[in-house]
Amino acid sequence: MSNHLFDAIRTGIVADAPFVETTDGRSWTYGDMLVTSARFANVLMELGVKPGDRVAVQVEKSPEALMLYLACVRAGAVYLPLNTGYTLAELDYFIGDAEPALVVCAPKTRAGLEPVATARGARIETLGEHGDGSLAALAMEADGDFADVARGPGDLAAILYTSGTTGRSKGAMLTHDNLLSNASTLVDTWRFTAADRLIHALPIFHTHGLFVASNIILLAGASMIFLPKFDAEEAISLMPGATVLMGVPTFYVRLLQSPKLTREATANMRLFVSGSAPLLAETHRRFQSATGHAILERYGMTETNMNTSNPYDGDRIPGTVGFPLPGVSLRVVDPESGRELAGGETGMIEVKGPNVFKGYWRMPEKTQAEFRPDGFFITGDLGQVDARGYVHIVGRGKDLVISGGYNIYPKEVEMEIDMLPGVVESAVFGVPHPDFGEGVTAAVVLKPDAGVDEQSVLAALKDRLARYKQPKRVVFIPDLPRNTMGKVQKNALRNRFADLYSELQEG
Ligand code: MLC
Ligand code: AMP
Repeated sequence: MSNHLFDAIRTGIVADAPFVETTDGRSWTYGDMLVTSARFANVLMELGVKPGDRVAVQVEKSPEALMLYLACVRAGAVYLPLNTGYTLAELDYFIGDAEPALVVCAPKTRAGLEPVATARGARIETLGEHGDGSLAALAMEADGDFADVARGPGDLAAILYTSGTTGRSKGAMLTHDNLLSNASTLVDTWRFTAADRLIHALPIFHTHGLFVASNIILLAGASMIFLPKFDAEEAISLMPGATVLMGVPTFYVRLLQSPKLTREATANMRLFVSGSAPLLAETHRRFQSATGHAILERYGMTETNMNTSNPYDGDRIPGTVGFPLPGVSLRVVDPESGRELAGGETGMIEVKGPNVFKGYWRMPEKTQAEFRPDGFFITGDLGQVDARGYVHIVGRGKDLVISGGYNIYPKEVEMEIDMLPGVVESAVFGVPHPDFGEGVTAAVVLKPDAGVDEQSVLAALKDRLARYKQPKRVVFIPDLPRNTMGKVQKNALRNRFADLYSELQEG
């Protein structure tokens, strides 16, 4: 048996073709990628990582971190990337749940994380953003040849945690074929070739930056400029030497603030992709008028990889996410009965295909609850399909806020706020934010004379929740609005506080 994903990456590889470069002048060819990922794979084996073992990784973005992902694929391990913003309290849960054999963290976070890892029986090593750290040192000594471990299409390649409505994150199990089939489809759909050069400014601990961006580049034999984070001016300055940008809507909002975003600056670019959150039709139109490029919006999820895309050729319609990708079946159903709805009717979006994950790690019941008996996955997104077949996402059937492309589950934040002395209860919701799309907002009901204010609530959350999950504003109200069933009416709160961030300048 072969290694399903890595064999496809190897196919047609040109050893001296450029693969990845950084703005501080470091670069790797495809030949370097093979050698470096082999070195890391050998180190994983030396450290006792066996096929199927999880390798949990919370490190700053670097080409070496990408090599570690590839090493896991080659060694048959299950790559488990973690947002660099997660606090120790959050990490303790992920490590306890996933039981990794190895935890790889940044050198500066080792001291804090070591007790958490060792208490859970995991070994810990470090990887810094400039190729430093104990794991990198071991890799430098290791052999540059590696016999890839056999992995079939259904074997796990990665687990990505995605928060659940219960407030606790669930590990989405992604197989070799989930990743390979989706990336191959996108290479074809978006016409990637070895001549492409991607501006890679997304984090590599989520589906968008890790699988959509990096796997496409690898399969196409193309190259990328790896930026530690997104900066609009830097991205524009790189466009004359690049062909593609992939981003969340906040990237495009920020690019539009620059007077340097012009037709001339973007003349060498052939494709701008947006996803992970809704792109305002207005942003799409303004971008097209500034540059002449119609942003290509697509729709995906951690559990499903990419589901739909606007066409490469043909109309990229603002406010829509395009057509189901080849091989992906999509239907809109009545959320209660599961009955399929006619075109134009709004309901729950469900999808099925080789892109859809294998289930939630060690949660068979939760997995079963999210699938229909005929194998369709219930996305939690509400949408409709128009007469031309374009999918429109019109809302969410799940209580979720998406801020700058990151998901925040209100329940998780509410549980933290409700534990604070002086708090009776709270409701967390998203309202329009000019930069992040939605701003996480908390409405809190206090006991009399609680002695709690906005700052004290925010201070209490600091070490409990990643920064992006923390409310941008906390407001105090006498009671939460409830319907006759006693359910908190978040729509009423969203309407009441709709203008909370409107005075902010974009960015
Ligand atoms: C940073 N902050 C955020 C935030 N990002 N707050 C809310 N939401 C976010 N997304 C905080 C910072 O900690 C900081 O707090 C303050 O907001 C301002 O930070 P900044 O410097 O302006 O932010 P920046 O570092 O520039 O990051 C913004 C961003 C980044 C949009 C570039 O969030 C980003 O790269 N997002 C991409 C997320 C992503 O890849 N999603 C894909 C998920 S996969 P303070 O207090 O320190 O000032 C998926 C599936 C699919 O969804 O379909 O793709
Ligand atoms: P995540 O769980 O982080 O992978 O986020 C997936 C969710 O992001 C989806 O269920 C959608 O709600 C949302 N999403 C992704 N792409 C889009 C898009 N283009 N438009 C609207 N929502 C999107």
